[in-house]
Amino acid sequence: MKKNFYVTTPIYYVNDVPHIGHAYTTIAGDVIARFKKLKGDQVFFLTGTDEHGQKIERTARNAGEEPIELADRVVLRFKNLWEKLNITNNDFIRTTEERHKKAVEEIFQRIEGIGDIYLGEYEGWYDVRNEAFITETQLEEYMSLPESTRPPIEKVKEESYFFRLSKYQEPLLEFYEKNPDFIQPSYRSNEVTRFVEGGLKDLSISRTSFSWGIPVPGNPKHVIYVWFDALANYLTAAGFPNDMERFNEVWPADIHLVGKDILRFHAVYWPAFLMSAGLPLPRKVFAHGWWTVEGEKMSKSLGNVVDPYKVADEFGVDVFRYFLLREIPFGQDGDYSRNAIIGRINGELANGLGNLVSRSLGMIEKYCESKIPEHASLEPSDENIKERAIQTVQQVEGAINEIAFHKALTAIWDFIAIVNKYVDESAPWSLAKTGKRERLVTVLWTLAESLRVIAILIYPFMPKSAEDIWKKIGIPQPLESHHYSHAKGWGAVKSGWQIDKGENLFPRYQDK
Ligand code: ME8
Repeated sequence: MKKNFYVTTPIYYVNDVPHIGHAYTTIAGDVIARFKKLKGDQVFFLTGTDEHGQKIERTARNAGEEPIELADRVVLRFKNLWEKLNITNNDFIRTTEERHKKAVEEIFQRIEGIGDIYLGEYEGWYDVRNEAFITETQLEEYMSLPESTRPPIEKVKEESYFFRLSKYQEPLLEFYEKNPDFIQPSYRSNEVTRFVEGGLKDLSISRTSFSWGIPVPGNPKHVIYVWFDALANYLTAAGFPNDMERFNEVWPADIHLVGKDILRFHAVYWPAFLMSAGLPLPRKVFAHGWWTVEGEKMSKSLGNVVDPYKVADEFGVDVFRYFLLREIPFGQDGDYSRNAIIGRINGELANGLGNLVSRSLGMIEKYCESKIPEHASLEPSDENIKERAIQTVQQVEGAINEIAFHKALTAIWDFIAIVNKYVDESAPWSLAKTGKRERLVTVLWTLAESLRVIAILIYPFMPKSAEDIWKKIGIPQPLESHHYSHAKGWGAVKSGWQIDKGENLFPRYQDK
């Protein structure tokens, strides 16, 4: 039976204009989803939009429209982006959907039912941009930030429902201890543990000073705090509470991918809500790092927000996907710049992979009438390529399972370099000249076989390029119908397949 695998990205604030930070989390999710599908798992990959809360209500009012009108108008910015970037999400959840309202009400009532919600008064600060309550300890931290980088905060005093978060301090610490891989990377896990050890205060989970949200069941003067509402999206999409049969198959999530800025919500509040509601906890929360642009924080006021539509149009979707996951180890912060992208295109993509594909197929075209040849007996140099290919397949699998995308890509490109070197050393053009036909066809066959393996390996990262290579080699069935393990089965390319060299995959980029 197929194993279920549930991967999520955050649901993005619907009024945000998508930037590379959003694209980053979603592309990472897509790599995992595509990889797991190739491995034969039944994948459920979720993304969507977060549509309630004070920030969206204000933006809508300022534009003279109803919040739902705003949401309906702008949600396509995200939906269309995912289509453009070749994202294979199975569902797109909007928190304004009826199915979600039901799920939020249900989980609120379950938590209330066991006595973990009480009515009180919240007096303190609120950060509208991040929809976050600021505690006294955080206030100090916050005031120490340079003024230009501080989101504006407002004093709030209102009746509020509270969640007994304090009750879950010990259970959470115990859970982290028993599940050391729950929060990753491990340095983030330490940060979260220290935060929880520092003491947890009960959390305000409703607001009364605005109305754009899901009303508290039985007390519609209150709307449910937007983070309580948003986190529950992961349950809604899995079928909670309408289709518990499906829910029990899909839940718990195998991995929540998030940015480091929202790790606390996912690794502290979210498991506490679930513990209280008596539901299983997600298996892993992975927090990635933060992108700056040409060394600066990306912000609307600086006018340096990088538009993923434009990057994809200028450089190509696969180049963008490759760049984001290759440039920085997943988990750490990194910097985006045009020069860095161009460097990767001209180096690893044009000279590395692009060159290998075009020279290999060019020679099959020239010396074998565009047909994959039959090989003769393999020599040590050919066997070496086979062994390195099998090793690479294993390394890539290990790296993706560790969520270390850059390691996977490095391993693939090391293999590409080895194969390029093999071409130089075996010099098929000299073999042709000197009439060593058996050697020539064996080298060319080995190259075609290497390209097949490379196509499978790059598929989760660069699906379009992988399929292009696949078609160029003339493999009859679509790549997606293959299993990842086929990458290890050396010897699958068949003599007689018609190749089609076509255009260069990655032409060198010349900046105007
Ligand atoms: O936080 N670099 O949504 P959001 C890397 N609605 N990642 C970045 C980034 C940057 N410069 N800027 C943003 C929310 N991100 C909530 C989530 S989930 C139940 C609710 C990432 O639209 C950020 O880290 O503000 C986060 O993972 C994602 O974009 C969502 O941003």
